[in-house]
Amino acid sequence: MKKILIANRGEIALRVMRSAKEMGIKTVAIYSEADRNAPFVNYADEAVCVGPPPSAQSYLQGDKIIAICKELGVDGIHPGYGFLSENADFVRKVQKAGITFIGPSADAMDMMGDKLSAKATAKKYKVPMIPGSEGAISDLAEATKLAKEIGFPLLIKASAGGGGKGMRLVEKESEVEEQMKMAISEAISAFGNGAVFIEKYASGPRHIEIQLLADNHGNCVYLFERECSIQRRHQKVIEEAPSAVLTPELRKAMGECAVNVAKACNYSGAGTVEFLVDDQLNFYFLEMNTRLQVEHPVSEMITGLDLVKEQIKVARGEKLSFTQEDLKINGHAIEVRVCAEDPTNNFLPDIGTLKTYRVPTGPGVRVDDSFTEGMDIPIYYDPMIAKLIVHGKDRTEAIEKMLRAIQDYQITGVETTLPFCAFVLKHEAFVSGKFDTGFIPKYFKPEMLNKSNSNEEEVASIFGAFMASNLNSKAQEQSNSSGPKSKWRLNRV
Ligand code: MV4
Repeated sequence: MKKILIANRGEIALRVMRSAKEMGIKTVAIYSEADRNAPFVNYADEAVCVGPPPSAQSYLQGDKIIAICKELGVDGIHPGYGFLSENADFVRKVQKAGITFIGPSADAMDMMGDKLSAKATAKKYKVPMIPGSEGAISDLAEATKLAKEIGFPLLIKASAGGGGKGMRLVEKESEVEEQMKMAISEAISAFGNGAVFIEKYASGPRHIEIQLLADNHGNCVYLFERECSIQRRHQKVIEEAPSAVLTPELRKAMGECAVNVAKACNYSGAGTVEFLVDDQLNFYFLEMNTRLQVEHPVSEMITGLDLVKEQIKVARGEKLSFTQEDLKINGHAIEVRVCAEDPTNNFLPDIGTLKTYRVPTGPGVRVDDSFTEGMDIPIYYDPMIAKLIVHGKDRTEAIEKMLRAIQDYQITGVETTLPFCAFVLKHEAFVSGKFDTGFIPKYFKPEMLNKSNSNEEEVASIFGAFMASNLNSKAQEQSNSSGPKSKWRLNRV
């Protein structure tokens, strides 16, 4: 593989290109008109504009992307996450054009993309499942009968859904028929597939996922787990590896189950099996994600592997160069998603210009981004600015390092989720490891953010206190009119 095209944008495009470059592989960026000046475009060896800002007219233009590959002599496509990354039809077209898709086969994607077939596949390998309907259910009377057997509350899930899309909670028997009708019609309009199934609702679970890596020679290993329970409306906010609650035995059991799911669909490349873990530490298969995930860096930090390089090597037909026994967990890693959202205003996207943008540095601190100071955050895409990842010798050190890195992160011009992340990292429930997917609704209220976690305001407040205790009101007046307060200014006073 000599030249790859990255069918994505932003931080993941840049992150993939860096690994390709280290492997001596040339890179091609595609970009929309909104991303013309983004670092990932500049970083690539070649870059082609694919269309106007909306994703449907640019990053989702599969045929156009394949045509660009042919024109430029590209021999591999890396899809990143989102966009075309889990589109089996795109994979088939890529392969038909004689280009290598850096990811699993279209068949594995189809099998896992449909949640019912994923469950049926996993079940053959005795992977634990949450009690529920065996297959699709459409008959309303049958649904009510089954619901009574399973017990309430329960969830109706769309087979073509996933990641929390197309789920409905049913609290009691009288709601079953109504919710079933709505779930089916919603599934038809959202996914073009009305198949739904029922599951008992596991309340207060943890969301723990296993990272896998498989080659095309029948080898598959697990790169341990990621704890992803800190979520808001099915959007992960903070991820860590390893989980604070898994024992070595449970880790091995979950890892081996995940490997079995991968083997059942003849998986190759990097993939993730999601589990729910209850308060008794029972675990249940949820779904498999057939792509590299946003939060993959925490697994890289604790294993020392570069997952993108491994993906490329597998796509080139190489065998995995290590076995399960070679893999060990080294230290602890945490990732926070830095989003242009206002946590004091219901996490509303706060797009605008990055007036100040300075990233934290130092040992064990990694920032995956594709922004520079002065850039606008486009309204057309996900509001994630960056991923901030830290690695420490243990969980305590990783939390301390993350809090320091958050303080050192200087962003002005837009509100971000950084102060909210600091709130979570300092919370007793997070520090003790006793939390589940209910953390945010249970513990967070917008009033709890005094914004003192934002660096600029922290300096300003220290400065204010200093002025109040030491100086007369005239000096204070001067300081108020002297523009942004830097530490240098603070030291000089
Ligand atoms: C569940 C569940 C509880 N019980 N299924 C959410 C995303 C998708 N991967 C499946 N998900 C869930 N499925 C049953 N039977 C809980 C989740 C879930 C969740 C639910 C509410 C709030 C946050 C959540 C985070 C992860 C998973």
